[in-house]
Amino acid sequence: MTTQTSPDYDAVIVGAGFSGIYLLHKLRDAGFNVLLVDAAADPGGIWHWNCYPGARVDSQIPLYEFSIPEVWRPWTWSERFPGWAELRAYFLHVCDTLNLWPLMRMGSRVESAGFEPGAGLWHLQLEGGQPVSTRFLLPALGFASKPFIPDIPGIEDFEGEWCHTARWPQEGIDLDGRKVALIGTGASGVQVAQEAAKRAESLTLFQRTPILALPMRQEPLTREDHEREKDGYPAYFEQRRQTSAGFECQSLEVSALEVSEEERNAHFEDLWQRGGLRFWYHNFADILTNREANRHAYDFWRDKVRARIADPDLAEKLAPSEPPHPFGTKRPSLEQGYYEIFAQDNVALVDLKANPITRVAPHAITTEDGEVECDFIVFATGFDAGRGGLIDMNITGRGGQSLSQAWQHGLRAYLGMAVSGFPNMLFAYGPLSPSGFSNGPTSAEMQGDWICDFMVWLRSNGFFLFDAQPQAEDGWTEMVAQAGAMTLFPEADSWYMGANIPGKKRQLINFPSMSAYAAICVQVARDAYRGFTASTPANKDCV
Ligand code: NA7
Repeated sequence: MTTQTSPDYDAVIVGAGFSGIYLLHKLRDAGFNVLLVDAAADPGGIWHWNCYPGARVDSQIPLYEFSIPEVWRPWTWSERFPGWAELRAYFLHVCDTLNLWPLMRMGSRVESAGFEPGAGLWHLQLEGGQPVSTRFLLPALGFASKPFIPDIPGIEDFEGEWCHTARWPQEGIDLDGRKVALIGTGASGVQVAQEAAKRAESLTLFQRTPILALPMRQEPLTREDHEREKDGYPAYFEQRRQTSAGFECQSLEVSALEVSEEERNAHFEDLWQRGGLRFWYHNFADILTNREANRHAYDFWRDKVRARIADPDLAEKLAPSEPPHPFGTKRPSLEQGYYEIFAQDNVALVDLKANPITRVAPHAITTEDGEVECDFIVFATGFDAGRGGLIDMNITGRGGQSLSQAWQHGLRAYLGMAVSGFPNMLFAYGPLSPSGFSNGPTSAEMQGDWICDFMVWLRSNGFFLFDAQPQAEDGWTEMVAQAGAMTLFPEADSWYMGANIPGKKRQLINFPSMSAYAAICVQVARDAYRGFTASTPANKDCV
């Protein structure tokens, strides 16, 4: 690695989703020489990669957009929960409006990033391109950039097509008349299933754990709807910053056990009718911390769902009498008629707990009970959340240590943004931050503002080198574990717990409150960025 006198950029951001785009806008306006790179051809982050039929966001408008007035004022959505194509168009609008294109290099995958200690610089190797050097490296990859595909014997012999939902071909796949096998029933599996059921000759869902899905209650939006609502946007955006998960409201202060059964059920019913994720984030105070309170929520959910399924065997598989895990400790998905598709002749459900997959054959998936014929296999099997994309960037810090070595015994990060031994690097929406528990745009803006303020502070103090102190990283990592232990999340084998990836350490990978997190970050800044060391590099010529 060569020493150079000054870097090409003050900061390189990796990722053109909400976090990366917001950082680019903020840092450019703060006078930094900044570049954004992304492997995808277009901005949008997960909305570039997740273009399977039915892919749509599960946070309603205007929760799921930037609070930047010049961006929201002229923009009109067509639905309360927009789909991937409209979200992609929104990102084009954002980049046009904020004039970000000159600072963006799309179609550029980072193959590796290495830190040069003497100069305090990062050197990036972009796929098929020239090396790029930067003072600060800001990965903003989102929590779901590395798809997980289970190792199923025989897949190499399969003679049909197969893909992961997050690697759906950009040109699309015609599902008409196909024999579709869909493995996984998380948020992505539910959305694919609802579309495939309309078009496929046959659709077989392979379910390991039933999803506890909530009614979306989609609604069309017109320009008039927007004009009526937009007066309230500034207050709405301010409000979402104050809540525990970056939504427009948060859990009640009252316990589910302190109210009468009638009051409890009335609140459940109200949330149910209003739809979206509210049954998850606007429920009683102790739904996610107390088993008894949680059981009330589960029982309400189960009875609502079972009322929609005529076949008792099917009802027991999709909405079991006993909860498969505490309600809400796996991310609930939003559904639009999901439970009704199973009444169709072309749709079948395989319960993998009773009837596991043994292998893939050339034209079928083989289970212990027999063969399910298929010509298209969809893996809706989730992600190596939090760490997968970062590890794939081949990041090496001080002493040539790789991020995967640093995390071999589990994820560690100070404030969910910095890893000791990887100086001048901060990630947005990273592990041990509230990312997976919070509304994306709220989190992107909160962390983006904080990162920008930190970089301005470094610049104004003449510091060109920072690192997280090991004890601060230890303290943060332990605090996330302790915060998690006060909840029911450890009771589920979820991606929140790292439990979906073979060999991954079981630990809560996200800090469970965005508002508490934001308050801590503000205090860290007030304390002159406590927990970080800040200095000039040994090789001052490079400053
Ligand atoms: P998720 O939510 O991680 O769902 C993955 C699904 O795949 C889930 O039903 C898993 O079952 C299933 N899965 C994973 N591995 C296997 C194997 N080996 N065999 C069978 N089934 C398997 O991913 P999504 O893409 O749906 O959603 C990700 C996030 O995006 C979501 O949380 C929202 O925030 C948006 P399991 O439950 O582990 O038994």
